Amino acid sequence: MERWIDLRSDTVTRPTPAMRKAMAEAEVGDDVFGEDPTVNTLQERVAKLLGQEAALFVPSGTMANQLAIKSHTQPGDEVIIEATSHPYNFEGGGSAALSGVQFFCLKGLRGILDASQVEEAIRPDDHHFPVTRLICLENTHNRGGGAIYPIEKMAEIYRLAKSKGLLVHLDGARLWNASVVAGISPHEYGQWADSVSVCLSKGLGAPVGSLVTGSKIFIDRVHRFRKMFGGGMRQVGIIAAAGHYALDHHIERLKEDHRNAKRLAIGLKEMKGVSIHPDHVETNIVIFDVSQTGMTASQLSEAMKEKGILIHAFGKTQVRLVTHLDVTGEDIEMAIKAFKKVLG
Ligand code: TLP
Repeated sequence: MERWIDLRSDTVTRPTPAMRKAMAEAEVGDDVFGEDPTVNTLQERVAKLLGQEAALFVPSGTMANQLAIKSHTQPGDEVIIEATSHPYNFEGGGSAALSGVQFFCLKGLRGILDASQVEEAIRPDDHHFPVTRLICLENTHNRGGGAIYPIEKMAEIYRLAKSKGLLVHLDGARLWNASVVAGISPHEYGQWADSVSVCLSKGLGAPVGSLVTGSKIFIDRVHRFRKMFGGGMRQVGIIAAAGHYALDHHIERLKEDHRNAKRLAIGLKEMKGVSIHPDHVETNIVIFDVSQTGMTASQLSEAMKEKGILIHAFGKTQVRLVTHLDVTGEDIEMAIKAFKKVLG
């Protein structure tokens, strides 16, 4: 195949020539000594963007979440989280293995929880129970189809957390997407969490890199555990430079990905047996069900692959498509045509 149209994830993007140039020209130093100027400015920049005191650059979104959970908790603590969230489902059981915490999972509406649900899950002060310590939220919500957390709901949950002496971590791997759609700055979202993880390697198109933000004391703890987890990197300004470039050039253009996702959803809605709600497509993720098409998700994925289009089978009957920097409006039209042919 000459060129795949890769809709499996927004993690598949390749750095643009201009991004590569910025990487090649980056000023670097040994970041384990805190001497990489490009990393230092990126950390300061992202902390400021999120309205938090400090930030730390880490290799992945998974490490960012795991470090935050580790730094907020003690073994045996309980973490309230949505049942389809990333840390619970897609981080290899890391929180149990690395932090010794257990999750109290709640089912949200496309990943979004209400403060009242969270309140009910908080354990009473009784020695029989684990200690509820942390609440984790995800914005946008991946498995929820890129759903945006309404900021009022985040604020309500945060206020509840504070009234009960609990902490809130926000997995903001795709917070940039939420921000451009809702017209709410990352800074405004950031005020409703004690810590935030953000990714540069999803919609923003950097090859690697995430950051954890929070108070200075918290980030100092995260730093210690980053060393312990083997996440201290050396002349990593080469990668941080891609992050700076992405923040400069790739945020506003996310709107294009969102338009493409909506177009895909509307196209798919016309197809026999496909169950999808285009109204639910708020950002760059499209999830649909194929149980009425006579095909399983992996059969559809195989058939689409033959047409040069890569899609992600999420379980037996669900498919996920993600739009990003490396798919154009034309690619989307081609994908819709291919779906039409395959689904009949
Ligand atoms: N998500 C990946 C897969 O792991 C599912 C994807 O293709 O969407 N938080 C959220 C909300 C995420 O979607 C992801 C990646 C992460 C954290 C982890 O980031 P990485 O892959 O950098 O460890």
